[in-house]
Amino acid sequence: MIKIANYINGSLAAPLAGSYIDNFEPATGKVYAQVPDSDTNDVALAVDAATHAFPTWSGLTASARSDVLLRIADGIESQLDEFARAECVDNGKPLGLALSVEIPRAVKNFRFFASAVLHSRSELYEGEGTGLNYILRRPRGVVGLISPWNLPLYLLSWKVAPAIAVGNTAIAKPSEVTPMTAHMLAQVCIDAGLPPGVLNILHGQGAKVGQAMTEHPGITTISFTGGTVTGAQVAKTAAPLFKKVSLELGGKNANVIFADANMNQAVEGSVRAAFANQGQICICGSRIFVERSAYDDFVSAFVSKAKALRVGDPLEKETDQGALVSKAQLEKVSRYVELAKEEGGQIVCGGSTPPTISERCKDGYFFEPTLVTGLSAECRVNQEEIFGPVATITPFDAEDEAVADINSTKYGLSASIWTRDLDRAHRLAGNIDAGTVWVNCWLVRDLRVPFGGMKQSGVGREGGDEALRFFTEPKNVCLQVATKS
Ligand code: TXE
Repeated sequence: MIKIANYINGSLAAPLAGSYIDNFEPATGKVYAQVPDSDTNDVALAVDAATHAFPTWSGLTASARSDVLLRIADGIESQLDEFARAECVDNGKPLGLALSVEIPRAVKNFRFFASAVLHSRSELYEGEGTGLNYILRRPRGVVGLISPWNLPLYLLSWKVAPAIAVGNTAIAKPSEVTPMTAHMLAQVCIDAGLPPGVLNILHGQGAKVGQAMTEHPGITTISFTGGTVTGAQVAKTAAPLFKKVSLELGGKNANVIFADANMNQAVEGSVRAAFANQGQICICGSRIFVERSAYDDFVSAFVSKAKALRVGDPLEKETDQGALVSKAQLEKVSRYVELAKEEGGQIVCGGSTPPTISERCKDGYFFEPTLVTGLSAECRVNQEEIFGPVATITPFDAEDEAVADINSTKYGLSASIWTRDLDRAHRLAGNIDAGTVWVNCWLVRDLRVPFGGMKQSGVGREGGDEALRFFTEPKNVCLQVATKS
């Protein structure tokens, strides 16, 4: 039984109270590790370590900090197979996905911000009689980074890298559901020579450790990715403490296909957008809208591709769809499929747990890729985030009818548009409530662009300069200089 440790002040440490919670392997439904059930005392220890480390770390040159981030990236990359396997076992995602996308992206996150911090720039204004105005951007101090279970190392590194690159020290709280790769990252940081206290990783229940971090007066900033309900709780706690908060929350993302689209590309992209990572990605395209004239052909092509997806043991390389992350998530997804039937939908593929995959996986949390037709735009299944391998599909006639349906939810995270008419794509992208709109593609990511949502999909943006600015405090210095000798 693997016993996971906290990472505080440069060392691996047991939780002070000595209590642990079970960590389940989604593919088998069995406990396979123990996670520290940390509490406020562990948070206090971590804040103390981060506070003491801040002056020296923030006093280093950007290139000195950059070198450490590059060593961390190299450390993860040198253990790519081990990290990918750990992520697959911990989350239930296919090993191939962890190997080809997620762990390489975590490496890229560290390398990107190791470079970005060397090229960050600020502004200078030389006015008429208004002196010389320049803007300093200094690190904010000790920051709290709270990450979810769907893309564990990918999203944890997306926060850690910019936060420490600009000179902050950090306390990270990965999800208690998927702690393993964060635990492995700690050892990489030790081996990379990250100074003690710069990064501290605390494991445990969100309502205990995450809440204590958000409340702690020594933590100036909170970067959160997770559900909208929890995001609201974080915001409520942080607001009276005047903490800077960024929230990356849920989504109910639209995927719009016009009859003039490259259909093979649109079907391929739509199946991927609906079911990648078992549909457990905040930007998954779970509401599909197809122009009526192309609807029947699209549905049959989509269904045959969805049925061809191999639901299996995530450790096997031919598996396309692994297990959902937890029993609770499987039950949530199953409930939404039952609700879809009650709301008048037809299940045209999937809709239940698959036949037993293997002896090893007989108690795992598996669900078939599912497509529902015949639902109204305003029904609960089309309004609420399911966060599983369930998509709905609806025909539309007029573009403005589609936009009204697309914008009818409380979310505004991302969307995809498939059409050869780029005027129409540009017009539609401007009218859709979303922080990111992909045209003739999905999940194509340039790390320099702002990433995040509007409405109840979040507050603020991550990525590129947005991340560097979130984790720093701007200060305008106005210098009255003699204009004449
Ligand atoms: O997320 P939570 P969960 C959605 C998805 C999912 C739902 C809940 O619909 O079903 O959110 O998932 C920590 N103060 N997304 O329960 O609870 C928690 O320990 C501070 C979308 O996993 O939001 C974990 O580390 N922190 C999302 C992190 O918050 C708290 C990805 C996220 O947990 C806390 C994941 C508190 N009071 C789920 N309570 C996305 N946008 O990608 C919990 N946490």
